[in-house]
Amino acid sequence: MTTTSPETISAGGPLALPSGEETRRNPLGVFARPTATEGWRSWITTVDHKRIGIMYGVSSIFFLVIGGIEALLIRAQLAAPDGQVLSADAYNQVFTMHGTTMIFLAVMPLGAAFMNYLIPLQIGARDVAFPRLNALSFWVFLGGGIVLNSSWLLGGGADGGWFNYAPNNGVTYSPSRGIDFWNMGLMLTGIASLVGAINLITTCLNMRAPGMKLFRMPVFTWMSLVTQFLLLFAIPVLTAAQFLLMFDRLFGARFFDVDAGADPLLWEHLFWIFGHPEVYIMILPAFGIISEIIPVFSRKPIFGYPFMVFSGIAIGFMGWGVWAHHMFASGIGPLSVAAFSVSTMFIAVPTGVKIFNWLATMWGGRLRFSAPMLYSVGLVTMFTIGGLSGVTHAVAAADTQQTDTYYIVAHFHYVLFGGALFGFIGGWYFWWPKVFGHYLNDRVGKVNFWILLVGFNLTFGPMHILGLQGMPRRTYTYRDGYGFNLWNMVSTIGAFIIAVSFLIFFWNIVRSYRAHKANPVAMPADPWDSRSLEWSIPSPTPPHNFDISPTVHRLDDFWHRKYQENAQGKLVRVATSEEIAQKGDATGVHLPSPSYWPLVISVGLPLVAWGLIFSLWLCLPGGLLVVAGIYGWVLEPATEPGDHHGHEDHGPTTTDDAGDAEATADAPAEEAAPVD
Ligand code: HEM
Ligand SMILES: [Cu+2]
Repeated sequence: MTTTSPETISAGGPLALPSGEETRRNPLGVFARPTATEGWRSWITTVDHKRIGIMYGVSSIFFLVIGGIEALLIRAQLAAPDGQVLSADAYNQVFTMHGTTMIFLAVMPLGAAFMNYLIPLQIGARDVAFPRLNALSFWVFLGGGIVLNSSWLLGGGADGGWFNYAPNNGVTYSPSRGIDFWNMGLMLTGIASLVGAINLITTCLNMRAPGMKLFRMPVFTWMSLVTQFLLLFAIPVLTAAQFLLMFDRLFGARFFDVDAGADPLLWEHLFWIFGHPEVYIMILPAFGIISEIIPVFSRKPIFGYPFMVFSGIAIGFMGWGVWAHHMFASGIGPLSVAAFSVSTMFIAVPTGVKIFNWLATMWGGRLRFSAPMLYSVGLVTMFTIGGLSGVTHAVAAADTQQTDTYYIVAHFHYVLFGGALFGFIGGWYFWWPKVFGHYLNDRVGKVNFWILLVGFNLTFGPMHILGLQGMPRRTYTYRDGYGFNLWNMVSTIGAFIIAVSFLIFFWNIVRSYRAHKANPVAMPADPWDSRSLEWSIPSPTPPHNFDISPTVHRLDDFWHRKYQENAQGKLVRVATSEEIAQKGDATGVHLPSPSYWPLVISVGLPLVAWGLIFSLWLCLPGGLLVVAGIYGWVLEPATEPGDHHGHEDHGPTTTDDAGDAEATADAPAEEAAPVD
């Protein structure tokens, strides 16, 4: 741990970094240590968890748009029988890339965006445990997304479905390069997830403020922690399978080559041992988000906090025992089928516990239906529909009929879109003021919600019917006269309504920003009367997060400082948010300095990936960049001494138990900065 003298922080909005005056050469003498506090340079070298969270958010929305355009192409092709929009081959690429993009480049990193921004704030920390590693995660993720999508420009996308089953994923059946890009791109995003998991697990376990016991962590942080453990164990299974596939495709190794005697079920097992937990990796962060929103907008504590946490943990464990429900039709033996059928039904239990706890939280509450709450209730209802059709797949006999029909497509969109995405959009509306210092327009948000809800149900509701009528998925067209025409047209219209709702959302962002610029109103720290620690600090969040490291005495500590029971046992307000909120002008806090090295490594890795696909020569500069980046990183101290002013007049360290009174004082605190 570096202990250099503290420095003054310029509290200049959410995006300002600690300023440094002197620059020093790093040990390799190649680059001066970056010192920019604004402009693009400050962004590419930042190690601040808040900025990294924002960058995850921006990139995933970018990929969400790409995946959305692919979805619209699919629906345009299927709008009417004998569609002419896409060829069969293009269709295979588009739906494969749509699923892959949505899962790995939109929904997963959206979870990462929230976790990076919020976990340190919710546990009262100044950053994640390893800030430079955090930057590495983001840039490697972005590199992976670019490698995956570069396939569109370099010969076409992957075409074997997002699960790319063997033997279709081998060169015999997919000779184009698409699956190589898929393989390399996802191995990179896998590195990003794995590094991120180690970082965030360490953060949750080691960086909590005094008194923030594990069972005082907000539910969002808990669900994120479970998610990170799932990533930690699931991603390596996928990476291992992809590594073998890489050897198959590039060097003829024949791990999955059925003609050479390989078992096609091997890939399926490996893929779904990753793939099923992956579903919970996508949904648990959204569950966490609405578990923060629903209590605030019901003006009640979350019902059954320990049940919320334990059901999340139970889902995390049980998620490992159900992967073969994706394989009922693949010829695994009847005993396997029966066992996985039963285990799958059991996993509905903790999920049901969560749903009932959200309902119980709302029950008897004084509900406010602002936009964040609408999306949260939207999640509960839409996810419940998806969950119920999920239980019908657990019945193996029913599943053998439903599998590979549009019934499945309906199911997983209710879960992943109606579940995960609705939760994230609710989270955007909820935390936007904290991150950017102004609201998103709530009225537009409500209009937006209803349009999205209608479009969503028009798109995916009819797919249940189409599926039960026998319309197969992953076929690029259907004939007239099969009875599929009407509902396909409805579904396509619905998809374009969803697109409109997203345009409204983006317009809301622009409009709200403009309105704020034209008429800046200071955003209070606690605009929703919330419960968790991030609302006790100014909006937008200052670079050092907390002026004074908070001391926590109970669950929802911040809220209990505002409300206490009186003699009659009734809750009464004892303090305003303003009285409790921190001021955001601390001096004497020092933060890790920015760094180029994560970016250098992350530029090297895609070059290696492209090199393996096209020409091994390209691996050379790529590999050199990676090695140079690692060296530079290792030799670079976490905090640059030259970045600091050596003044001594910093305030007392206040982490003692007098938190309630002290928290309002604007005395600066000297806190140990995170290291990496
Ligand atoms: C505008 C919204 C969306 C529309 C209209 C849409 C439409 C579709 C359609 C029609 C298919 C079936 C393709 C086929 O089997 O031939 C599909 C597949 C898929 N979608 Fe979406 N989708 C949307 C959003 C999402 C989101 C948010 C996710 C989140 C993860 C997602 C994940 C998937 C996956 C995993 C597949 C399977 C791809 C495969 O079989 O390889 N979709 N989507
Ligand atoms: Cu599953």
